[in-house]
Amino acid sequence: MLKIDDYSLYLVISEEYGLGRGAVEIAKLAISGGVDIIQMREKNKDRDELVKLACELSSLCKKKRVIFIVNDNPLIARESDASGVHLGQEDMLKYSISETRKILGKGKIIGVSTHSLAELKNAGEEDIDYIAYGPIFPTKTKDYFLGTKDIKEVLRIAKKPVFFIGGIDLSNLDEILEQGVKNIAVIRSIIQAEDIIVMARNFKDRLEREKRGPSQPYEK
Ligand code: TZP
Ligand code: MG
Repeated sequence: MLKIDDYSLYLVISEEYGLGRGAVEIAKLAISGGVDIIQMREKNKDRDELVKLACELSSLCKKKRVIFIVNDNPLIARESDASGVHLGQEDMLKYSISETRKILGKGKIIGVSTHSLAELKNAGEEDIDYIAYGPIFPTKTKDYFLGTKDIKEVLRIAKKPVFFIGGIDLSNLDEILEQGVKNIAVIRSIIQAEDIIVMARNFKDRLEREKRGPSQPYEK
C-alpha cells in the first residue's frame, strides 16, 4: 500500500489541457520525471471511457509504484483498483466521506478539495487522507484565486497533509516553499511542458532539495 509522504509532487491530468497528448502518454513521461501521485481528472468522457482510461492508468501506476487517484467518482476508483479517489465539495453531496470509505475500503486514499479556511477546517474532521487547497494563483480552471496570504494559517490548522494547487509553476514555487508548503499539485505547468520528463524532474528536484533542508556550510 503506497502512502503519501511529505514533499510529494502530485500531477493532475486532464487531457483537454494536454496539447493533444493523451493521458497515458503524459503519465508515462511524468512518472519518468519523478511524480509521486497521478490523478485522472477527465470532465468530457463518458463512463465507459473513464473506466477504460482509469484501468490503464491504474496498472501503469501500480507497475511504477506511483499513487493513482480517480477524480469525482469512488465507484470508478474501485472498478479500476485505484489507490484512491479525489472528491470536490459538490462530489461530497453525492458521495459522503463515510459512504466513499465503505465503497473503497480502509486502506485506500480519500482526498478532498477545499477553497477556504472554513472548508479546510471541516475537511480536517473527516476520515480522509489529504486535503487540496487552492487555487492559490490564477489558473485556467477557476475564475478566482485565493492568493498566498493564508498559507501559514492553512498549515497551522490543517490536520492532514495539504496539497497546494492552482497556477503553480517553477517561477512561483520558491515563494510558497519558503512559507512552509511541502506538497504541491499541478496540471498545466507539467502537462503543457515541451519536455514533460524534464519539467517533472525540475519540480521534484526542488522539492527534494527543500526536504533535505538548508545546505550546510562546507567544513574542512
Ligand atoms: N483545483 C483548484 S486549482 C485547479 C484545480 C483542479 C487547477 C490547477 O491547474 P493548474 O494548471 O496547475 O493551474
Ligand atoms: Mg469533482
